[in-house]
Amino acid sequence: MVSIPAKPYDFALKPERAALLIIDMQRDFVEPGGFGEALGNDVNLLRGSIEPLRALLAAARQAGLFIMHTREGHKPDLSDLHETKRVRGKGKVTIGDEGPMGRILIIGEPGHDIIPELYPIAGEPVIDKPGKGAFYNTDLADIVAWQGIAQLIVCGVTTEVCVHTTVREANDRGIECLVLSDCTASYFPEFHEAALKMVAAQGGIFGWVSDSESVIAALA
Ligand code: TIU
Repeated sequence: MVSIPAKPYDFALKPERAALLIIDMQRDFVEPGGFGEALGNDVNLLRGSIEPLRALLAAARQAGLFIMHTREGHKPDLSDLHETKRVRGKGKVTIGDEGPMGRILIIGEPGHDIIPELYPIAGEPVIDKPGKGAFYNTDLADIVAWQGIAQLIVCGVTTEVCVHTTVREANDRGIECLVLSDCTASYFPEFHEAALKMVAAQGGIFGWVSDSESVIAALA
């Protein structure tokens, strides 16, 4: 057991029962011309999370931590995309349309893939998910059970959307979540701050909040 400084109180990390979960660090969210920009967002607001996450990922690999990545996206035939998500936002381009990085948010297209800085290596499962949460319609729950995972260090984008949805459900499933403030990001800095506060409020209602430096020190 390793104690990590966190809010609302120290997180008791059990490295052999823990995994790093990196949510949706895809070109579609952090590079121009993808899904994030199609929704009217400035993708530069997410890019500050890349460098801390790169350092954390290297430390987690060095420490032998189990690592998983997720990608939000849909099948090329759109059979897993419900109409309510397809038309949401009423933007000029939407999921499945052609963009500069291929069809937006479609599995197999360049924009859908994970950014080169954080690219998965062999032994790190990549979980494709059609929704915001990483449990809905995926095999994450099975992987967590098979690996005996009881704790998740959660990073990625965006804090108040896919990170929050995943952390809330993980908490309901009895998994302790440590969310890292500098390895998550939002298109709305005020939502990022509020989302982190929500996790740690009320005695840690959904989990704990810490940062990459504290976790890297604990893994060393
Ligand atoms: N739009 C937004 O903030 N997020 C998403 O649509 N997906 C994720 O958070 N990955």
